[in-house]
Amino acid sequence: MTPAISKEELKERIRLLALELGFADVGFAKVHSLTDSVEESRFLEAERLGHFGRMEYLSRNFDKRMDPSLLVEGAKSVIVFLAPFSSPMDSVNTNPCGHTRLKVSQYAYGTDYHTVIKNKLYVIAQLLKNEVGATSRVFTDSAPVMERAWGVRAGVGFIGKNNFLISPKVGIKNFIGIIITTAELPQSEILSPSVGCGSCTRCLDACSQKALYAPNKIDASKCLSYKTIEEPLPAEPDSNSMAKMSGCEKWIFGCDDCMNACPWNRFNRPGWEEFQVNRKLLENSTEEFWNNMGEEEFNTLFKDSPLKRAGLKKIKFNLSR
Ligand code: B12
Ligand code: SF4
Ligand code: SF4
Repeated sequence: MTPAISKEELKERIRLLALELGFADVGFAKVHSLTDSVEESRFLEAERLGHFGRMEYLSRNFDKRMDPSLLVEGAKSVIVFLAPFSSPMDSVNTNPCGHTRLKVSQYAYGTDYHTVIKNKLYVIAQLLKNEVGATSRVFTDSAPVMERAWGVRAGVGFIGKNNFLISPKVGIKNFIGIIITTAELPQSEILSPSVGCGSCTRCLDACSQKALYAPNKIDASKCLSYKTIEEPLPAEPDSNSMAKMSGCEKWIFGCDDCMNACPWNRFNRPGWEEFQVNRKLLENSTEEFWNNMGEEEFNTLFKDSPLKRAGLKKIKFNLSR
C-alpha cells in the first residue's frame, strides 16, 4: 500500500504549488483562538474609539473573527499567501503640477483581486482534498478573518507602524490570501522580534490626514482609503470633512502614501499581470476623463475592477472634494 503523505511533505507540496501559481511567499500557522491577544485588544480599542466609521460590518461576527474554527469546523491550520501587486509606475506623468494628478491606488489597477486570488487558492484547496481529504475554505478580504494577524502567526511578515503586514523577503505591496483547513500542517517559524521598523517613521510623516496617529494605530474613519471608497455618499453635499491634499495630486480612489513611503518597498516582487490591466488608463487619468464618463462606459471599462466597490458617482464626488 502507498504510504500516506507526511505532514512535512504536504507542506512542501503546498509551498511549491503556491510559488508555481505566482504567490511570493506562503506560511503555516496552527489554528487557535485570538481571544486575549494583542490583536483582539487593538481591534476592540479601535472599535471603542469609533475608528471604524461606517464600516459596521467590522463589528459583526466578532466570535468568528477571533476563532477560525468557527468558520471551518474542525479547522487545524491557517495557510497565509502573499500575492504581489506592485506596479512599475513607468507611465506616470513626472511633471504633474501643470494640472492636478488624479491618483488611484495601485491595488486597483487590475482585475479584482478577490477573484484572481481565490481562483488560485481553490487549486491549493483541491490539492488538500485530494491528498488528505481535507475540508478547506479560501478567503481574501471577504470574511471576518484577521488576515494580518495570521500573517504574523504564519511567519510571513511583521506589522509595520503603518499597520501593513510587511515581509522582509518580498516587501510591502502584497495582498493576503488565506486558507483555513482541517489538514494538520507543521507550524512555520515566526519572525524574530528584531525584524521590523526600527526608528523609521516615514509612513506616519507621509499621512496627509493624520489617520496614522501613532505607531501601529490608525483612525480608519480619517483614512483616505475609507473616505474615497467605503464611506457612504453624504446626504448633504460636502458635509464630511477631509484634510486637503497637496495642490498637484489628489487621491480619488484609495491611498498609497503610507505604503509608498516605506523602505521595505525595495524588496517588492513584480505584481501579477492581472493586477495591471487598467494601469496605463488609471495612472494619468484627468478630470475630463472622469467627468465625461457615463455609467455604461464605467461598467464596461471597469467590469471586473475593484473600482466598482466605490462606483462612478463616488469617484466623481471624490474629484470635487
Ligand atoms: C477594514 C479594512 C480596511 C479599512 C480599515 C483599515 C485598518 N487598518 O483598520 C480601510 C478602508 C481604511 C482599509 C485601507 C487599506 N487597506 Co484594508 N482591509 C480591511 C480589512 C477588510 C479588515 C481589517 C481590519 O480588521 N481592521 C481592523 C484593524 C483594527 O485590524 P488590522 O488592520 O488587521 O490591524 C491589526 C494588526 O495591525 C495588529 N497589530 C497592530 N499593531 C500590532 C502590534 C503587534 C506587536 C502585533 C503582534 C500586532 C499588531 O492588530 C490589529 C488589530 O487586530 C482587511 C482584510 C481582513 N479581513 O483582514 C483589509 C486589508 C488589511 N487591507 C489591505 C489593503 C491593501 C489596504 C490599503 C493599502 C488599500 C488602499 N491602498 O487604499 C489601505 C491601507 C491603509 C492602512 N494603512 O492600513 C490589505 C493589507 C495587506 C497587507 N500586506 O497588510 C488587507 C489585508 C486585504 C488583503 N486581503 O490583502 N482597509
Ligand atoms: S492610506 Fe493614506 S490616509 Fe490612510 S493611513 Fe495611509 S497615508 Fe494615511
Ligand atoms: S515606513 Fe518605516 S515605520 Fe513605516 S512601516 Fe515602513 S519601515 Fe515601518
